[in-house]
Amino acid sequence: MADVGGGRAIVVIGAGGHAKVVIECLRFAGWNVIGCTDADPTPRQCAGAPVLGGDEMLADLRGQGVEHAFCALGANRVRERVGQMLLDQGFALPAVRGPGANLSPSASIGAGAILMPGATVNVETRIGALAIINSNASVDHDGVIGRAAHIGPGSALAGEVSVGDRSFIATGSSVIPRIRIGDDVVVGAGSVVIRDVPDCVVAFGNPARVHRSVS
Ligand code: JB2
Repeated sequence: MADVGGGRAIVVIGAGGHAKVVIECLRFAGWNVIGCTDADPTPRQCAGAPVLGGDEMLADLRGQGVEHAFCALGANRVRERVGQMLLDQGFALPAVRGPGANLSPSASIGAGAILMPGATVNVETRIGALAIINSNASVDHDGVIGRAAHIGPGSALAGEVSVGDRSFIATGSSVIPRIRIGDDVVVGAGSVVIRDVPDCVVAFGNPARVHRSVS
């Protein structure tokens, strides 16, 4: 049985690279990480937290009184699906702010979303549920980041940029003001986005161009 005593107990879904960083952010924010579930249930540690088993354990953990969970899966569609499954099971999904992350008091951050270390979210920006604002990424004023979107490490979004649901802006990309990026988009690493991007495409380069559609 997991040790659910002491502090605010939380279970983490996933035990990969993303989960390692998430676990440190959760501890920084005062959570008691009781362990992880993973598709590979082999007993091991993830950032010092035990892998407890597969997701079939979650119902038992909920029954033992664990009220909170965090979905730490980097794949946007999977994170959205598993996040919904956690809500259906009655878990609460906290929004988390890692060390050195800056969140404007007028900005909002949805359930199960995370600001990774050093991320900045400025005035009146809205971060959707289950979104990732990764390390040192910045979202300037009046931005709208969709559900289960991911703004990659070091990316910089200027003011009034919107990013759709499940879209991924990869590492070190830049987006000029007032650009609209659709749902289910991938913007390749290091891109410079100076025109709107439609739904369901891969775009990259400087300036970023659409290269193909995704289903
Ligand atoms: O449905 C699932 C499931 N699907 C995959 N439930 C649970 N509980 N676990 C699942 N997994 C597990 O997620 C895999 O077995 C694996 O252990 C883990 C994914 O690990 P990986 O290191 O491949 O990816 P990640 O999602 O942790 O991190 C990616 O995304 C991050 C944002 C990487 O690209 C990182 O570099 C990136 N920073």
